[in-house]
Amino acid sequence: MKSIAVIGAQWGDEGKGKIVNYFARDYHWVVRFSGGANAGHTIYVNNKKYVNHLLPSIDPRTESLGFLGAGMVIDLEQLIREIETLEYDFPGIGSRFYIDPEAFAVLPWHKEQDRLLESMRKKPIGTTGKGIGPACTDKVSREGIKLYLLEDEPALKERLENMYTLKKELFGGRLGMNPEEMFGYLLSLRDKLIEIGVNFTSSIDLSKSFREGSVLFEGAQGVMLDLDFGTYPFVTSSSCTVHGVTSVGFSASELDAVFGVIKAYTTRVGSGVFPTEEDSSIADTIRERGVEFGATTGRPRRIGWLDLPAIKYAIARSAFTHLIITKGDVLSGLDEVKVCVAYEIDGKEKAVPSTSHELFKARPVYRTLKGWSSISDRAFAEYIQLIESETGLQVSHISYGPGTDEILKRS
Ligand code: 2SA
Ligand code: MG
Repeated sequence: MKSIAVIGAQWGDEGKGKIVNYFARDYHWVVRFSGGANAGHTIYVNNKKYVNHLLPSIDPRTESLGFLGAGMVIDLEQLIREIETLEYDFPGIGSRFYIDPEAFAVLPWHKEQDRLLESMRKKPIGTTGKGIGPACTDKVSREGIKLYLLEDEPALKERLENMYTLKKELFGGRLGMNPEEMFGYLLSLRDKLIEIGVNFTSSIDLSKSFREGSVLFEGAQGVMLDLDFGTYPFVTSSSCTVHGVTSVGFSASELDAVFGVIKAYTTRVGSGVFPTEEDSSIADTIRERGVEFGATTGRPRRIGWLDLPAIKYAIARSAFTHLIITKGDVLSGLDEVKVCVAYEIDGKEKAVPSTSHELFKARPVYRTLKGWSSISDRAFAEYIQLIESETGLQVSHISYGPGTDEILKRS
């Protein structure tokens, strides 16, 4: 398949990094098209663990290239840190990354603003503190700093001053650096990126290479955290569905497959509705066994049962063609597992919520299934069958451990 996308079908942390890593060796381009350093994609190369927040999860041992698309908000300091970590083991890898100059920068002001806003909110969102919301807000309100400004110093200077004038009105002196300092800070990061060999190239100029080669689109977070269709306002500020590929000049209908990644249970980090959340000791067992702690912030993730209505909603919002299931092994040894097969909303049963708002009113209707002692048991096969018959999609791959090769392709 020449072009595919790997998208989270729940609230993020479905194991996308591992799945992308599995596919990546066969793709010329690995493309991030949304989000920023709030993502945490864990990959293993030669048994060593790397956590990518901004970098596309290319396989460093191949010739493949990474692209950071215009839909991203990019913290340049973090980007340099990640490239330097990889450079240590794979010298010269920096020149295999391309960034669209139309993407926006996340500035230290945004990170400060993120923390301040969270502390002022009556009901905090539980953001990652990476400045994503404020950077996207500035983008939408037309104050943002596009990366092409790094090559136009007078324009950059002016834009920073304009931005700061507004920010100072709103936040006083609480955001740290003044515009002069921010200007110097950005130029030194730009010079460092150039030194590392990173390329600033627009998706227009790469269109031919994308289409003649092969492209793997790497989603960030999950559909239920999508700005438009997730459980608003407890969402991130960018597109988490496949449709975000438009920011790279692709249409979802051009793709040969869209893989929705689901975990065998559900997790969520941060605040917001979570219909199948468990607070019993089973949740603690699953959290420990599944190492369910945020890859970016280390926060313990909330745990719940598989939620089929939410997955069906994600399928409708993100046009998946296949599902991939991860971490079925984490549930091994439980006597019983529960699966939410419908929601009760205002006294009526519903198989798929029509709006994200309905999740806030939903009471899960569970079916209890026999547990499995290993994923080769019949009971696990029945679990998969239930998912396939309820969603109408094939589960094309089963991941059964953190290693890139611990994945079973089903025919
Ligand atoms: P933000 O920082 O503005 O994007 O936060 C808004 C909400 O989106 C959630 N969010 C995430 N949820 C799961 N995984 C994410 N990535 C990291 C990881 C998170 C971490 O891989 O574990 O380490 O904590 C991610 N990024 C954003 C966030 O929790 C808010 O609910
Ligand atoms: Mg994650």
